[in-house]
Amino acid sequence: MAEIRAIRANIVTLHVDAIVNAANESLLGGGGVDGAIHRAAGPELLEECRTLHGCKSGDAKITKGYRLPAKHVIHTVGPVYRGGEAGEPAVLASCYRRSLEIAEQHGLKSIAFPAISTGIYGYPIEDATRIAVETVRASLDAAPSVEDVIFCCFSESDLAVYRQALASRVSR
Ligand code: AR6
Repeated sequence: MAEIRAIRANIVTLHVDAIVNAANESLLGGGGVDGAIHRAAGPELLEECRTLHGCKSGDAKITKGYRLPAKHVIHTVGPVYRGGEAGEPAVLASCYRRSLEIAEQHGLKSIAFPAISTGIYGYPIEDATRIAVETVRASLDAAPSVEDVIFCCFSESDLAVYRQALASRVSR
């Protein structure tokens, strides 16, 4: 049974098999956590990303971690929030599901997720957190290599939302 926990940290400092990047469809870098990951990984990450030819929202692609303590980066593209009626929940859920599928395909044991879409892309943190927790719980049976899932929060208030969601076993 995999462990799922929430911590407050800068995701670029984590020693895990993969950190997940909240990227955009170009995969060529940006602001927020994407910018922090590219700065910490060094220019080789951008070189490898150029060979991937982008990524559709809801999908994910893997690269090496280069100068990061994490061995790999799984780049996923969350939805831009447009009020919640434009298919955003399904796209966000797909980000978590596809990231775990890729982790499983590579035999990875530990993975850390940022709060995908909740920064520049504007997804409300409570709704996004519920989707993140429910989707990870529902996807882990199909990813037996994954033993440790970390929700890596940047702020204390996001951490409180994640801790509450993880304490609740109710799925809606
Ligand atoms: N470690 C952990 N979490 C972080 C870090 C960090 N170093 N930096 C920011 N966060 P965002 P999005 C949190 O905006 O909403 C980029 O330009 C942040 O507080 O990084 O999916 C991409 O290229 C928030 O909780 O990603 C896209 O264009 C969460 O990470 C666009 O932003 C996600 O915020 C994607 O927007």
